[in-house]
Formats: sequence, structure tokens, C-alpha cells
Amino acid sequence: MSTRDPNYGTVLEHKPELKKPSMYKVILLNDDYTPMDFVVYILEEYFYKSREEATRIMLHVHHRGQGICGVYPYDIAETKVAQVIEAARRNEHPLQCIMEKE
Ligand code: TYC
Repeated sequence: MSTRDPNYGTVLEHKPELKKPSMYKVILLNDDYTPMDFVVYILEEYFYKSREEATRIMLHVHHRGQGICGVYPYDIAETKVAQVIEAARRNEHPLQCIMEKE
């Protein structure tokens, strides 16, 4: 392109400047030892679920093997996973929590 090009200096197309951040599912895994009440507590305390919703998610995980607690940007999902595992280990429960790109 030269300065004699009729399109010189003309912006022909705009690429979006910002991509939407990828979102990550935070997933609880079932096990045979973590008490149901503790899982409900985790869902209320760290994922701000009502008692009813927390119970529903806990029972879903119990029957189906895993379940989604929420969907968050990477850093928040990573923090939630760390908080859940920390609380579980502090209480000597084997509860596992993972994150997965949506
Ligand atoms: N299966 C556990 C029990 O019978 C309860 C449980 C539910 C554990 C969900 C983990 O993510 C979980 N006590």
C-alpha cells in the first residue's frame, strides 16, 4: 500500500479488540465418605446456593457421580476449587473438586 492508494489510512474492518474470557465449570465429584451435610454446607458457603438448591446439587452429585456448582472466569474458578479442597482437607473429608473449560 502507498500513500496514493485510495484506501490509505482507511480502516476497512474492525476486529473486536477484546475477546470474552473463557468460562470454567467448577465440578464436585462424588465419593463414599464425605457427609451429605458437609457438601450442602460447601455449596451454601462458597457457591451462595440456597439450602434447597445446595441439597438438589448434592443429591445430583451423589446419584450421578458429579455435578456443576457454578461457572466462572479462570481465576475465580481456580480460587473456588482451592477453597473447597482446603475446607474438605481441614475437616478430613476426601471431597474432590475440579474445574473444566466450558
Ligand atoms: N456420597 C456421599 C455420601 O453418601 C455424599 C456426597 C455427595 C459426597 C456429593 C460427595 O460431592 C459429593 N455420604
